[in-house]
Amino acid sequence: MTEDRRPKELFVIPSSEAPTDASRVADFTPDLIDVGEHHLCPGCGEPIAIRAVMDAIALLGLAEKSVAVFGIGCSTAFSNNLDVEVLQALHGRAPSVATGVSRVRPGLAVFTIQGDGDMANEGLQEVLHCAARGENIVCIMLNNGVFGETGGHLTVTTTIGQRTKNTIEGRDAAKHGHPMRIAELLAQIDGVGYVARGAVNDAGNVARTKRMMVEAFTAQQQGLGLSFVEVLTMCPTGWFVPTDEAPNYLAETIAGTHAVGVLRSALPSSPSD
Ligand SMILES: Cc1ncc(C[n+]2csc(CCOP(=O)(O)OP(=O)(O)O)c2C)c(N)n1
Ligand code: SF4
Ligand SMILES: [Mg+2]
Repeated sequence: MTEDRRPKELFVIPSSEAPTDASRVADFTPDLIDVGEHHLCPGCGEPIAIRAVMDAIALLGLAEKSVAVFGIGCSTAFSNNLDVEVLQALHGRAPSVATGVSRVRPGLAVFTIQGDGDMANEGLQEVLHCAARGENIVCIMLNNGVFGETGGHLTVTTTIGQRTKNTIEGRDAAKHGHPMRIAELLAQIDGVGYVARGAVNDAGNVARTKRMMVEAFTAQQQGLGLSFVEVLTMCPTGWFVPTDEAPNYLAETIAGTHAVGVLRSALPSSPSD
């Protein structure tokens, strides 16, 4: 090997200025997410979606008056890493718990985070009735089309052809029924102020999802009724696909049925669409 003859001081960083692993992590960590361990799988889309929520809350200056109500699923474990008030609801019941908090303290920015299994299989009526009542809360559904935490079996949103633990060859409508489009269902209910579907499978969709979160919380702050944002998230473990193929799998197998975009908005303009 040829000897490097450049003066040594050019490539020696004084130890006081050298970035450590901890400082690199801190540089890229949003204000409202605590650096710490969590047990979600590599390649999971849920922390990315939750980061979009936290970034919107920070941007709108709502941190001090935000209350999150989590359902039960993989994302619940990540609630320990958030620097906002957190409550935990039973399966499917987060919108009702959020209703209680928001009615007692109407000035707060109350929001729910639930998976598709929790919100749409186990508690669909809760969010539908909240929407019809025009509850002034933000409901967020992380949609990976599987009950991720309990092993990856199909949910009501699983798309045709999607692999799950009990549709390993892909969902077949004749055997397993048809998927439900939850954002479309909510968009037709009077009482909602904002409905959108985002995704976190590429940088463009992450940026768009972040704008949707800002719009959803803006509508909530303006008292326009229920805001609903569905986010398509990768679950390589539950889909039985290699981690690095999960973003493309989402685009090819899931987003065709659950199209990304703003479905309804009472805001004067929705630039994210
Ligand atoms: C009453 C009850 N039923 C079922 C379960 C098991 N359980 C825990 S998490 C979960 C699924 C969550 O799926 P989803 O909401 O899609 O979230 P994900 O894990 O995919 O993020 C289930 C069925 C439970 N704990 N209690
Ligand atoms: S099972 Fe799926 S949803 Fe759960 S942490 Fe792993 S990748 Fe994420
Ligand atoms: Mg799920």
